[in-house]
Amino acid sequence: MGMFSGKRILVLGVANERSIAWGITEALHREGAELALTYMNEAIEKRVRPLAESIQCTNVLPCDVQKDADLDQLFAELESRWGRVDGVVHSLAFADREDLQRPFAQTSREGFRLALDVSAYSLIALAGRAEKLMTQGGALLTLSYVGAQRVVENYNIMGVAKAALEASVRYLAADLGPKNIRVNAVSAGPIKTLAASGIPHFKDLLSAFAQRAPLRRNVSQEDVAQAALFYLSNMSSGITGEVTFVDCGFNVLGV
Ligand code: NAD
Ligand code: 0WE
Repeated sequence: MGMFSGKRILVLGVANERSIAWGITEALHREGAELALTYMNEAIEKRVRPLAESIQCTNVLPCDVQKDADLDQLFAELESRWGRVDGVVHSLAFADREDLQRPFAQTSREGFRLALDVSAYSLIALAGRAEKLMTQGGALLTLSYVGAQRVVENYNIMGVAKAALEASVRYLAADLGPKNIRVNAVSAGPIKTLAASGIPHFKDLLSAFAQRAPLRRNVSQEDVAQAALFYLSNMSSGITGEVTFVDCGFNVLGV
């Protein structure tokens, strides 16, 4: 009997086997969770279906978080398949590539809107819908980055979006706490994923990180998955509204 047997968990943000969301999904599967995965478009669907099959997951559903109709359809489907949801993993973000390269002061109104809609509002949109299906309490978990709290070169509008995301974690925790729904975030160190590919000099960022972090290594998908299991399970029953660094200690460093 795994720690999650009988638990029904929705995971958004699997794009391929490197995705942080996939590491969390595998860990949840090992612990006996019943899972649902989503994909944002057909290109991602082609990647996600075989991954879902590899863990005998038959709940693979479309959801572009920019579309209210997709979100409504997703939760209608979960209600009819499951009737209840115990956990939601929100592991997605998006900003226009240009906005991660231009000077921050050149961020456009549309760039701001896009980054905050996909990367921050989507958590609120999910929470409001999941709440209705979390009839026995539940847990929401999202992924953040230190760029929410401090300036990281080129992270730019994503830093502002993650700051909004982390504040939303606190407001959602206060709103949903009376229903025993907990809301937390893991702030992960840099990991080579699809979202990190195409970030100029990401390799250098990774090697500098491993040289300086107290644990003298990079963060793995598994490191994040362990913390995710903690926040999605009863092990964290008294914790809500928290943002926890899973970054090999990098954030404690001064210069
Ligand atoms: P990833 O590319 O594997 O995952 C990002 C996901 O976002 C993809 O599955 C993509 O399909 C999804 N997505 C983008 N726009 C969407 C939309 N409109 N609707 C639905 N889904 C959409 O990369 P990842 O690194 O695993 O990122 C997952 C989360 O982890 C993100 O929130 C990211 O900010 C965060 N994070 C990543 C790192 C890192 O270094 N990789 C570090 C800290 C935090
Ligand atoms: O949250 C992220 C990445 C999020 C992201 C990545 C992309 C690349 C492709 C959002 N939108 C896009 N849009 C694209 O078109 N991370 C925490 C990884 C990351 O991104 C950085 C980092 C780190 C770490 C960007 C600059 C500096 C460091």
